[in-house]
Amino acid sequence: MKYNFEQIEKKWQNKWDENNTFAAKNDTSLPKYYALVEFPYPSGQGLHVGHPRSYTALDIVARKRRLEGYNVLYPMGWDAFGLPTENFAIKNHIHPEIVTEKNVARFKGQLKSLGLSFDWNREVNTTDPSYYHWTQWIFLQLFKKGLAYKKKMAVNWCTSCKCVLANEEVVNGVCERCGAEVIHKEKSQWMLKITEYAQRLIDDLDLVDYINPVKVQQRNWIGRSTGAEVLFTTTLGDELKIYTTRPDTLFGATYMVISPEHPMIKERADKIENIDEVKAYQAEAAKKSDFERAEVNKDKTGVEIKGIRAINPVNGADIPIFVSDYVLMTYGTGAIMAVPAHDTRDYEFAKAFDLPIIEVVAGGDIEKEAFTDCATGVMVNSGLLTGLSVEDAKVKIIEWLKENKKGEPKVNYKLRDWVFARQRYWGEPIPIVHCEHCGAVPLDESELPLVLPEVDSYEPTENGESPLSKLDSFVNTTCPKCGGPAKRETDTMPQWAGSSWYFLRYCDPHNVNALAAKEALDYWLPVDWYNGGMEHTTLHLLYSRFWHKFLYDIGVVSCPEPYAKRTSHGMILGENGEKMSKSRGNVVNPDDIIKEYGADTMRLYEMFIGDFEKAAPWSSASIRGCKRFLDRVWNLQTCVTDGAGYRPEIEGEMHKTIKKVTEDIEALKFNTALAAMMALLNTITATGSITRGEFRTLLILLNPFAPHLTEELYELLGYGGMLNQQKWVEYDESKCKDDTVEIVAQVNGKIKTKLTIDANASKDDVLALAKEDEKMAVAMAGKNVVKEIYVPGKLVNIVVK
Ligand code: ANZ
Ligand code: ZN
Repeated sequence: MKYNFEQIEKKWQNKWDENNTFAAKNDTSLPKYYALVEFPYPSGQGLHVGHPRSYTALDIVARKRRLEGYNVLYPMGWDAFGLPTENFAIKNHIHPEIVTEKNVARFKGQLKSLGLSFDWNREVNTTDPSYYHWTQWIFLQLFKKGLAYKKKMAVNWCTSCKCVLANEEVVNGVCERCGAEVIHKEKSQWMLKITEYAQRLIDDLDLVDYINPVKVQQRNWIGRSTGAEVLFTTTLGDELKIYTTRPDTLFGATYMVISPEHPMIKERADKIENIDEVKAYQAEAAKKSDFERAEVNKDKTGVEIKGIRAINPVNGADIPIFVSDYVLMTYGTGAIMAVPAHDTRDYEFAKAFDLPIIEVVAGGDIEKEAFTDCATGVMVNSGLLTGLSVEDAKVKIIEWLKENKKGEPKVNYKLRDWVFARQRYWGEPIPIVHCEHCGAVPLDESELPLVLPEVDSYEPTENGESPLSKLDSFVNTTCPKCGGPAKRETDTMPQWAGSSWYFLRYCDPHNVNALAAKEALDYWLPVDWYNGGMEHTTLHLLYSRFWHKFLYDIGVVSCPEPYAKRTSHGMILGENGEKMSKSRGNVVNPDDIIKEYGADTMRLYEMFIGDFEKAAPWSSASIRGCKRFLDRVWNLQTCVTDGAGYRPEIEGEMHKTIKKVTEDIEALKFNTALAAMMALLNTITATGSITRGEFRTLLILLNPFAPHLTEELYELLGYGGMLNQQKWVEYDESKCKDDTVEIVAQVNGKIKTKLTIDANASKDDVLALAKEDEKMAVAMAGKNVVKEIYVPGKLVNIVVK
């Protein structure tokens, strides 16, 4: 009988659907397991072969957990707000809602054709008003706690998308999405105070099991820095505060630098003799992104402020003040003391402007020193600090600063507050009303959801306002507080809003009274295993941890962290190791693979492609190998013999394979689990037959990987019931010991070869085997054996003369 995957796969997909096989039960008496993958953005391109890598991996985990007796929640949904849909809608004059609906239908069909065991009863869609009702509700809670606020600020402005971008969406100075130039623009923006959670977002990484690179990236992104704020004064008598991580180097400060946006420039413009030159420099700096400005290797530019100098509080030295764009207004105090002897950027600036360099940490070669941070060493030229170690000097100078009211210790974070607004149509409306008397007033919760209104055009306006601003019937409203005339907020929420809490909605997706019932949240949370892309580490993963912590603080959820475990898959690349992209024309369409080889082969292949966490190039030859493996499993049905157990000659390998597959799945080693099953198949095939007991075990082990084929064979062989209702197979540890070992064989202490021997072989047997070996025989030829040594399990040495 031919392996008709097309027919088999359709049959089982329908059966699973009809029987609601993968529905998670709301039965809190059962042990639960919550497996989660990042829900896709339903783009017009359809599913990418990268999606199934993550989805299949956790599908394997979910299926295995069900066989292990868990009540499993493995949900799927759509992160459907966002720019590409909106841009497509504008270009083709179709409502984004219709575009979304089409794309979702396509994605869903593709996911179903892969046999993924999602609980489709719990499907969510972030653009559904019954969903964003609760996104808006969370926003209102944040607003009420002072964590959502409006602020006029310089924002990243994409010149092509005509919209504000978060720092995270600006990559190397260009828009992450469209690649166009990003400039700075002043705008009043909704912001979320994620910075208030910075320390907890670092500390609580200790509570979770995330792969190390994720923890490291999050810590670096939050960027905790410890140092001191030091009060310098100016020759005008003003205070000028700086932030430094190296207060120990205060005696080495030879000049000061303030950011081009520093308020002192405006406040003291009349005292700055070269104010025109300074203003021209400010204008130049405004064109650059923070990223460009912070670049270590860029040329150092700047202007000295004429007419005002700074006074160092520790020694009274008066030093020049420069304006330079390498100092950012968005970090610390926007002003630094420059210590060119021990800081790379200060050093380069000092060289460029011919400024003095004073060494304060002994080391010798200043040129070299500036390129290391000299965090160890002995202080020199440093008054009360001279002779101390750097560590002691830090403590002592901070004491001195505190006593003399010239400064204090300070912790800073690189993390910035989250710009929580877009001037676009296709997003969640922000439920706020602006009243001349009452200011920003939240909508009453009973008014939610505030539904996105129909508009004639989704194009952003030329002045960068949202298309909603042109819709008078939406904009004009009454103030919920005073009843007077008021205007609605017309900005919408950013792409990351809906995905910041979607895992909560899956717990109870149809609830109309709350984002989810408390019992459901308490039962299912935290997510036991969350897999997703590394590129989401500092965006989605951090944002959702922040929202979750906030919801924890207001009593909505009971655990401080949303995800107990986080792993990440490598990208799938083109055949030659290049990125898959439409422009390169090397995109593989999963539909084509499924059509030609079947979903089970596709799943197997994506798990076999290489180490799960590493990027892997696509290989058509390797797909065919996976298909052949499944063909051979299929053909085993022709040589099945009676017998519920394992035959003695393969019993050991059966147990070892069960153990390997069981453990490898947990360790994300899907490829080696498959390799073990392939090896087992070879052993079995060599015997010419397979017992019913052996076959059953093989089917259960392979089921999470190739669910359709294994269900079909299970049914054909009449084991009774459906395979997905069975128990995972067990192994006997005592039967997993290796029965052969490799030992070293020597002549006169020199290694000649390696021998594979039975682990229980006697000394005589091993010696006999050694003497038969060709290489050993050559080395011993014509000589007499004087001694024979055998170290069990390790080596045999024959001494000859
Ligand atoms: C003097 C000094 C001496 C510094 C030395 C470093 C080494 P992190 O670790 O990133 O927090 N700095 C402070 N505010 C800045 C701003 N707004 N823009 C650019 N640079 C700024 O680094 C803090 C250090 O970066 C501070 O410590 C300051 O330079 C600089 F041997 O002060 B340091
Ligand atoms: Zn009012």
